Amino acid sequence: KGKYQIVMIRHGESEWNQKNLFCGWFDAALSDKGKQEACAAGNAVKDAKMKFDVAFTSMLTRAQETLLAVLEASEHGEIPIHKTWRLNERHYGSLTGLNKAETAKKFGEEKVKVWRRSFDTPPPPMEKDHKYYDAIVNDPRYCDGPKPEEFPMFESLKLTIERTLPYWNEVIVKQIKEGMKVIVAAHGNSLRGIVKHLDQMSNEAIMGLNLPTGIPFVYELDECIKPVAPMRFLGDPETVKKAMESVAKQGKAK
Ligand code: DG2
Repeated sequence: KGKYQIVMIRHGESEWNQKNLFCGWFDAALSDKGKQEACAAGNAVKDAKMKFDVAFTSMLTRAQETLLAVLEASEHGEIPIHKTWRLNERHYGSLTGLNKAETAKKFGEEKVKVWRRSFDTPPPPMEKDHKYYDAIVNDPRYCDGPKPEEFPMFESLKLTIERTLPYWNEVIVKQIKEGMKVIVAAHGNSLRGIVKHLDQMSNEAIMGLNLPTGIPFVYELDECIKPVAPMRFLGDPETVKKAMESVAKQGKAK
């Protein structure tokens, strides 16, 4: 057991995960299955007798709804919820809205794997005439940030980490060290960035990590916020393994 503990969760399946579309900063809603996953995650938290003092999430509905469902099912009263664009999903640039399998058919599975999982090769930028440009850039939820010059038009995992880690270090770690029990509800790639940092994974090793939707995972941390054990999912190992494999397969041409 570590001195501190933190629980993280990728949101439940979204409507765009279900349709296998690159989502990024598009604000897709949870699918019915995703809502069920979020409730089941809350029940797992309750069964594990975990209680949180503070929660962090992104500006995106799918992560916020997942968090609320987890807190409700695990019988939490009101706790502070901090929302930040720094926990948003990685911005998928011009790929936003495209079907992952069709993109693999068109550009090849290798190219799609590089776009999805390489450390520093970003997707092509989202141009002004992109179907979802306006909905994202002019969304009033971003009036307090990012600043226009920080607003991403595409992001690699490296760029995602560069805007997520300052928040992790300056805000979340600070609360953990104050003894607060923290839950973070975010996204496949913003969480992969945090996991890479915590586990000091190489740029190659992180390529192999696919986080499943809606299954909480726990880190036990020492006083320097170093994990004392590998991440532990609150779920049956076989189910977790299958869910991870199915995320990896979303980039196959079929
Ligand atoms: C997915 C991750 O993000 O996609 O942006 O399409 O966690 O918000 O559903 P999330 C997206 P992959 O990198 O796994 O393709």
